[in-house]
Amino acid sequence: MLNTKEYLKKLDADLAVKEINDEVAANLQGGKYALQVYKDPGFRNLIGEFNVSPGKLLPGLDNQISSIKINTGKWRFANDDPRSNPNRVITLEPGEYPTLPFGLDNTISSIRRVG
Ligand SMILES: [Ca+2]
Repeated sequence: MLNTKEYLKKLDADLAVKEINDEVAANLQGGKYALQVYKDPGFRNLIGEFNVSPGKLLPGLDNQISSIKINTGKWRFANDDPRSNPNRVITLEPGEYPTLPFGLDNTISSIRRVG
């Protein structure tokens, strides 16, 4: 019989394994990541796929995104350029966005999963 501390440790380990298994299963089911971003409108030229927040985008992604597919979760997209005032931020629900609204086309510089 495990004591409480050992039990919690085992529970933690089991949860970590479950998370990894869920992720692998999700990726195997049609290779669908939670978020897919494209360089061009209409889902052309896939340039990034994410299940967790990428945060600040690297060159190659920064100021490139023109269409988005959200398969799971809620994601926040921001133009972090300090010269742009006010900074543009939008939170999107699952769905397909073949073009980007609110002046975000080619201006997204960071992405965070918020739900
Ligand atoms: Ca673009």
